Amino acid sequence: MMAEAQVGSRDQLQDSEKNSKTETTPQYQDTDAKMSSPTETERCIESLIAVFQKYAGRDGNRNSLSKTEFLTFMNTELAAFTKNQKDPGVLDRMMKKLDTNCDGQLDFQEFLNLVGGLAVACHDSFTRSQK
Ligand SMILES: [Ca+2]
Repeated sequence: MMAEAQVGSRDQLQDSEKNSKTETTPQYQDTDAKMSSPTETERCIESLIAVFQKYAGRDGNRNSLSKTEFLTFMNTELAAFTKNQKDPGVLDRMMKKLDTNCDGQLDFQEFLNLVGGLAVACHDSFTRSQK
């Protein structure tokens, strides 16, 4: 949630520059110059937020993925992973496991657990293949 707030406030920061203290204006300009070209990490965070919002916004609550939205996300964005699963119940079980507060929806934190888990799995297989 913090990352979302920081990333989202980038444009607001520039808009509210006139309101900031005059003696710190040069520092604000430096900061803005850096912020106008986000780092790769910042771009990754923005991408995660954008992709979450894209699928979460399809029906109902815009801040969470329903089961249908989750399946659409998995079959679209992670089709290579999904197609490789021989067990047809794997996505159902993933949804249940990720939905830690059991409300039938994946909020952004729960979505990040999915992305984080997949990233760890990819990293593990990558480091194994380097040995
Ligand atoms: Ca949930």
